[in-house]
Amino acid sequence: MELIKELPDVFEEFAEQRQQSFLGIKELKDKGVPIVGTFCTYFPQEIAMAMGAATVSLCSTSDETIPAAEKDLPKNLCPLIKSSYGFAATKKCPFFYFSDLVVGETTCDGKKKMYEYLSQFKDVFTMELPNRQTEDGLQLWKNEIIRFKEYLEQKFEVTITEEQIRDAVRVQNEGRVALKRLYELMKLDPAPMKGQDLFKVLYGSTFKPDRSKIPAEVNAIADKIEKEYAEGKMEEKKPRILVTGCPIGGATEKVIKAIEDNGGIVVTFENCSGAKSIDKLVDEDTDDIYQAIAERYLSIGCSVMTPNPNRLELLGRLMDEYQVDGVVEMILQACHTYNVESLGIRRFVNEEKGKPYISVETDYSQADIGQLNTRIAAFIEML
Ligand code: BJ8
Repeated sequence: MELIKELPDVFEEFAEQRQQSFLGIKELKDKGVPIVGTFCTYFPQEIAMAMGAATVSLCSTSDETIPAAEKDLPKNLCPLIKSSYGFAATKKCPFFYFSDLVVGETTCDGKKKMYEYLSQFKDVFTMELPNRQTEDGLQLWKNEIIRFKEYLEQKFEVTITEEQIRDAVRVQNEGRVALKRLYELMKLDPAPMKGQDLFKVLYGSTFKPDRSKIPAEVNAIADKIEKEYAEGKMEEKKPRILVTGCPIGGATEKVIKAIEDNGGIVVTFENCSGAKSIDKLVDEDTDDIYQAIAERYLSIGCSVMTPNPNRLELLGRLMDEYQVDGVVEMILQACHTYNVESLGIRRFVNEEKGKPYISVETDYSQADIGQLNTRIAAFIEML
């Protein structure tokens, strides 16, 4: 059995995606392509894509601009919110700088209040996301999706046809199928790649303004990995870890690294950096495309929903399918919804699935890496 010693270049290319897209976004802007900045997995990308807009993720993942953000926002606020606001306020994020419009959703309290300040120096459209996945909630969300479409038509003086929306749905679904094919390779035991490498592709893909390029690029990586696995290239057998909790990316990749530096391998990501944002397709075979989009997005199991059964459904399914030995939850400091929900997640993992669980609370600094290593090493040791 030959072990993979070095990162294949394909992963590195995706790791550089964010920086590469900085240049690409300026070119798109110069060509007159509308740029729509987004913050959340609930954002129905297909509506903006239908009018030919490029969508880019604005969630910021470094502590560089947090001191600037703390001039306006409280210190004890989630670092994702402070960092995002800080990059916007200091104009250090090219994605934000070039965005013609920023779309937010009424998810957690911190985010929705931050959007109020953001709207003082940028066009912000805030979609009202219901907190419940009920029939009434679905109707509200569908209405919001249509309201967003009408807003875009008015702002950009375009007409968005149903056919264009259906085309965008097809492109997005193809991307989801390709990304899912790649991450499902981690069902293999031993795993075919490190979780850190898989993550580079998952995270990098969120910064691709041209979503239609995702399937070919990601399928090429999956083909390569499948071929190499058949030839005997694979990781060593290690305790298989599922990562859940708040979105990971940038500074918080330290958690994935701590798991893999201390003897584990991350075989699946349940959070918004992974399956939560990819798992379900929009139904293309429908007479009411707005209803299908609303159903797909509202079904996302984020802790801002109450109750939040869909998170447990996905978590349980992933634990079984990926033969998970333990669950690590990453919670950002001051994220109340994930923090409160962690008790329910612990009980579900321990009692219903009979597996060990650990939660780690962290921020965007690197100050706690020693402590993370110690706690995670002890957790993996007992698996
Ligand atoms: S669908 S996880 S991207 S809301 S970590 S800002 S919840 S205080 S990011 Fe999220 Fe959409 Fe949910 Fe996903 Fe608030 Fe918590 Fe901060 Fe968060």
